[in-house]
Amino acid sequence: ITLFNEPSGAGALHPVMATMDKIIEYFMMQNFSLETGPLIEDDFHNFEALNLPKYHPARDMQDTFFVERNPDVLLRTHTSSVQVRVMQTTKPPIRVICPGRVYRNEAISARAHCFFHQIEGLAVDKGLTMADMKGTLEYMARAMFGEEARIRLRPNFFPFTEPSAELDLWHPHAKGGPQWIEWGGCGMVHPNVLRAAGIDPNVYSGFAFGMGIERTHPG
Ligand code: 2NM
Repeated sequence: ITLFNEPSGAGALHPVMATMDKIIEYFMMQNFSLETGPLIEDDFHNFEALNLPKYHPARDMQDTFFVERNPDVLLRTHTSSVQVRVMQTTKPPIRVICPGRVYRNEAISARAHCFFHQIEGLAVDKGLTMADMKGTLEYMARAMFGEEARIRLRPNFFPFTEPSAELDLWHPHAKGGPQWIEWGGCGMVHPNVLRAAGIDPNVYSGFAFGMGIERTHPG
């Protein structure tokens, strides 16, 4: 039984991890740092600090998995909770990406699961605007999917950003042919969010974005 076992060479990275690695590699090259955090979160980091006050509908049992019936202990619904910690502990400029698994208590279908993977990005500095955000996302889309890739922003609402937008990706090499993919969301970090993390919104501004990894390979 001590005989050396020749590796079979079979198997490969899961497509979710391969996609995540590629996006991480791009942002590392752009001088973003990488942070991870706990899957089991508390109310402050997942909700309160992100301008989701008590009784906000997104906190509802239908969306959030609570642990042990304790409303202060839950499975994170986004990796923004990690970025709250980064803002609490880092003096701007901040450039960080937070990849990882998140959980939502939703009906399972071919397009939705009760857990999935995200990469969220955050930049905080003096004078950052939506133009910086748009450029960051457009360059990333082209690096990931080729020169023909495009992004499209559509007005939306998130409690943690203002203004907020949906982030669509024109994927030139998608399985079913070139198409728009609802990829994620983005926006300018809400002053309440900066303030809750101890950053003065009169001095600093920030943009944030999040993409669903599973949405990157439709079909
Ligand atoms: C998204 C969409 C829009 C976001 C906001 C933040 C923070 F921490 F700065 F408030 N992090 N990520 C954000 C904003 C994430 O994902 C769909």
